[in-house]
Amino acid sequence: MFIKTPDDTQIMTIERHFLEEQQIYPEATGVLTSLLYDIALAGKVIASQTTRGGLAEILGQSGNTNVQGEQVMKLDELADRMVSRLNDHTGRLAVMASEEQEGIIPISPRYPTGKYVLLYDPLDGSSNIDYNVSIGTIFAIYRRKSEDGPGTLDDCLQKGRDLVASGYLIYGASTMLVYTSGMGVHGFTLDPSVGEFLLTHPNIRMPEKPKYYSVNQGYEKFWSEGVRRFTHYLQGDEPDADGQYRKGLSLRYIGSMVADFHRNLLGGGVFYYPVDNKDPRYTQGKLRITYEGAPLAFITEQAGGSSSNGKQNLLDIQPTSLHQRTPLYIGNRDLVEKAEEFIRLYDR
Ligand code: P6P
Repeated sequence: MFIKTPDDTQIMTIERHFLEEQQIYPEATGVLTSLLYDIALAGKVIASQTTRGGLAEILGQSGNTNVQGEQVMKLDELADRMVSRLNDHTGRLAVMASEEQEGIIPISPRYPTGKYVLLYDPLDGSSNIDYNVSIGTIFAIYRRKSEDGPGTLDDCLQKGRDLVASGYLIYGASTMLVYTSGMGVHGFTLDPSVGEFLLTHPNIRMPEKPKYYSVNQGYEKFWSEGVRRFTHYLQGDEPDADGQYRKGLSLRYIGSMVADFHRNLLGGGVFYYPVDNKDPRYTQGKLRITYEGAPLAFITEQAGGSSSNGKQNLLDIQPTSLHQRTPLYIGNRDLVEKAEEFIRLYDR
């Protein structure tokens, strides 16, 4: 139900949207609604810092490195702290895990534990911070599997199929929050003048007709034959198994996955980060299944798209470690299936 403003404009705030979705589930207790709201709040605070980066002298390296061996930017640390501190005492979570922290983030015994598990990438694409490129926060929410007491690593290692909700914030020309709780994908834009996320993209559906492909083609020589041929198929100069060519797509690659993903979700296309033999760290791909691949795969599937690691749907992967990497193909369903076809044909 929209709120009418004095000049009769209809607006829907994110809080009201969460509450209306909650009413669809009679057994809902409101805990998930409150957790989603806490994430939106963390996003507002992070947005206030990312848009002031240059002014607040919080750009640049923090001097620390994270579990990935990557230089941690000050904004990374702030974002990580913001999400964990806003959620570590609310009694809604049994355990958390972050891209920035090696192990699970337990809930202090000073606070009650709850029934949900939160995994998040606090600031994906942060290597672009100094270049004023859009970056994002990705989150994944599961129900705990353990009965009670402190949450466990096992609670954090669930298949994407078991996601209760997932989404991302994108800090760009505007700040948006895009999420799904299994009832479609909805996008909200932050109105900084009132500090509210307002519903601007209800029921997002990925366009049937793709426009873009997004991959770092600079690494082409490190790819397998199947991935190279798939890429040339997307460019319109390689036939598929039936000898069919397609009209070439436009290459759009920002190097910030949330931004690349968001453009394809709204504009239509496929994003992929294949195995590349350039870097020994990435022989299983660069992106992580738990707090990057699976949450975005849930969004994609809810918006009519699909995802794969080249062989199976990302949502069916059972992670065995928190920071497990995966090859990732995500977006337009037909194109993801084509990627699997080329890999099946040429990468035995
Ligand atoms: P490359 C950013 O560092 C990130 O994790 C993703 O956001 C992005 O899609 C990818 O790495 C870019 O990697 O190797 O193309 O610079």
